[in-house]
Amino acid sequence: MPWDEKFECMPVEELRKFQLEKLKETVAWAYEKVPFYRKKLDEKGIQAGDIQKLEDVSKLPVTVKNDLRDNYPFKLCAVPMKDVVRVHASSGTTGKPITGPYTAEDLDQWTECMARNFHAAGVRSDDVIQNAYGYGLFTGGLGFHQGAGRIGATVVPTSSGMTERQISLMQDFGATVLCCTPSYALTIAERAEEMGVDMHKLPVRVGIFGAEPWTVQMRQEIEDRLGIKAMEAFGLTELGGPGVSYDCKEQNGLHINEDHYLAEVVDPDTFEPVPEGEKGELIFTSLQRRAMPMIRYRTKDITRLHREACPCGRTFVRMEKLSGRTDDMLIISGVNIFPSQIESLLLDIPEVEPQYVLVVRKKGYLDHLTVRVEARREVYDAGPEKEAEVERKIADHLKGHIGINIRVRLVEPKLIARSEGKAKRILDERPKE
Ligand code: DLL
Repeated sequence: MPWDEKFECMPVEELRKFQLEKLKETVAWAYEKVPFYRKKLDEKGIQAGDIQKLEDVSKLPVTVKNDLRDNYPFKLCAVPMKDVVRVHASSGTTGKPITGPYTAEDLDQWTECMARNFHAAGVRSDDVIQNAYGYGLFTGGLGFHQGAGRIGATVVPTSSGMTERQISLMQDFGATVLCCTPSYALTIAERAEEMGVDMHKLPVRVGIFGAEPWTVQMRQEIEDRLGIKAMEAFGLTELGGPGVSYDCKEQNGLHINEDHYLAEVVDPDTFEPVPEGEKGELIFTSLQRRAMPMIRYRTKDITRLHREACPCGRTFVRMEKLSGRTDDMLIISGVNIFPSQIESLLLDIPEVEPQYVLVVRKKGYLDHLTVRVEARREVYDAGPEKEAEVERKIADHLKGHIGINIRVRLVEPKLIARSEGKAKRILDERPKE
């Protein structure tokens, strides 16, 4: 039985009616409260009253990440700050983050969505959940924390990092559930092997992983190495964080919380809906969020939707595991990184030229990033010691702003191929699947 049978198993016709009503409310709310949306809706000559059926959502204007950047920090906020009880954030395409404000009601709904995620993964009130998603501005830590609290389980809020301590705490506190990014799950597995800890002997039996791409093969590897069932969570800051969709015991696609999010899959060039079941870009409209309603948000994530009934009984549509993105966003150690963001940080460093490439490689199942940047002539000529010093300086600067360790390699001036059109900033050396 799901956590919230009424919604999770609602007959499809009833669900569509509910969505239509909420869609109209959201559009009216956004129009009334957010000048950005009012302008866009007026430009398209459409208002809430023009929405007669769910498919009319395609008449609404789309919203993109840059709209959030241009309205930084709170110009898309539909409520006065006194009604905002929390703000989360994630990396944007430049130095400024994307903000996600919540009212108390938004937080409560988010918590419910996360409770559904936990429950679908088979987690119950007698579980001990080690939450190794980063706590802080990132939505992973507190999102999972709240959901775990709602189902009444014991939460161990370790946050990410300090891997050896994670493993000792799992042993000491007897965690039965592990929540973190899939890449971190593998780091834990690797470290445990080095420490001589047999994870198969610990009580941990299920993990809920997400926030970055991972393949079915990687899921299998995590399951084998940690001796657990690896379940999934999906979401994004712009829509309130994780809790947008989650998989059930069938592990055959992620159920979208359709009472909260209206999903479309479109052709990324034309924005026309793709035929049922075909791949395209995922677009979401929030249906109940108050602080930051989102109309047709382009996620840039690529997937397809399955509407056939799921044996688990949930009627919510399923999205297939993501198969890529339509933009150049990289996700390294669970952190979203845009080449433009690295570029603006490199430009702060006087010892290098603004000529760089981001080399992405795969080590095992993990993506690793190396920034190759050209040294200025006098730095290069000063020799290896100077080079190492500048590399450290850049790595510290990147860490200070992005939060993760990124390898930096200075190269000789003029070594990086000059662009003859669109600069190719990413050298993707990951094997193609
Ligand atoms: O990653 C929210 C989250 C936290 C999801 C914890 C799941 C677990 P952002 O940092 O805004 O939010 O990044 C959102 O991450 O557009 C996808 O490209 C990617 N992503 C999130 N979940 C998955 C997943 C959080 N399960 C961006 N599989 C999204 C693949 C994912 N990619």
